[in-house]
Amino acid sequence: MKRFFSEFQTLHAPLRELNNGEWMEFAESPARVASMLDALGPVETPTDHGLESIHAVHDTDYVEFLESAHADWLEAGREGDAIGYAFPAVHRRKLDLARIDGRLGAYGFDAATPIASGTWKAAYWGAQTALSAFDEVANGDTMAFALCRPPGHHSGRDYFGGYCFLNNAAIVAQAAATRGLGPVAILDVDYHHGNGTQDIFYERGDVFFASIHADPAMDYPYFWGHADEVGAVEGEGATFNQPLPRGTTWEGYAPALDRALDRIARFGAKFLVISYGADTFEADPISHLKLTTQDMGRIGERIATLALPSVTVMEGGYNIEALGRNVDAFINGLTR
Ligand code: OKP
Ligand code: ZN
Repeated sequence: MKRFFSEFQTLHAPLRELNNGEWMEFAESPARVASMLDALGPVETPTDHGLESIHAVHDTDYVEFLESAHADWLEAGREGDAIGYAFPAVHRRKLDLARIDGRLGAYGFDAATPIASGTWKAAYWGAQTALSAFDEVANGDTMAFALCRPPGHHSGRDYFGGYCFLNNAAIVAQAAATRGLGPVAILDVDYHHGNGTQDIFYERGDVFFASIHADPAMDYPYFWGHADEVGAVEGEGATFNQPLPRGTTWEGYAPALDRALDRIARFGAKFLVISYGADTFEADPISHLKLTTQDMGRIGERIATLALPSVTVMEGGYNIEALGRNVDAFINGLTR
């Protein structure tokens, strides 16, 4: 399976993040990339597809905000990373806000996703990485892997959050639907619920979204990913959430994965997008599931039983030492 990666993605390098009331080292660091590149071997350099497929998922005003957010921050006389502090819990709507702090709150849903000088370029090339992996499969290969960073699944049509700015999985899913390769299913196996992806397709019947994640009653992103979120309107029944308790091992994970795969098969998916996060790993520093490196391979193997053309998009995974090994195990399972 070909792996796609752009060096520009390492340009996103925030200094620190706010965690439980204290500053900590930024978990989604560029060092994650080195670990994955070490384990994965040769990679293909993505080509520039421009903004069209990004605009098919994200609002123009939001994309413009992202492009200039850090420059606007500096322009306002600030230093370091741009971080918002006020958020519209009530009546969020499009407003023409002059001040960068207002715009950061309007387009972001947390204070733990810093925007640094290289953030836009990295996110842009993350999306190009995903689109190049998509091309590979659209042109006849059975699967491709997009080593995307920053991740994407918390980002919605017009918002960032959870270390995510552009929703790489949604961009691929939309590109596949536009090319007539659907019905499309997205399977999200990151530790955290993919709230942005869910939101983008919530009212659509042509894209199925299944996610297995830590129960949001206990874990980020808290407000989404509960079992009663099943989609709406045309999309009613096309969203499938399985929150798992902290401490879940393969014994509890495998049946959830089988249920998700069964629903995807019954939906009649013809194209699969996998949001893969290695943060379900037992020694992940910010997560609390208990999967082993061997289990990563088993996840890949089970997904492969669907026998669908697929693009895997990298999401989280914060045990840097083990990250490459875990991703490699997943890929080996998928391609066995
Ligand atoms: C992104 B992905 C704050 C703790 C929560 C957000 C976690 C985002 C994970 N320091 N931070 O789904 O792996
Ligand atoms: Zn995650």
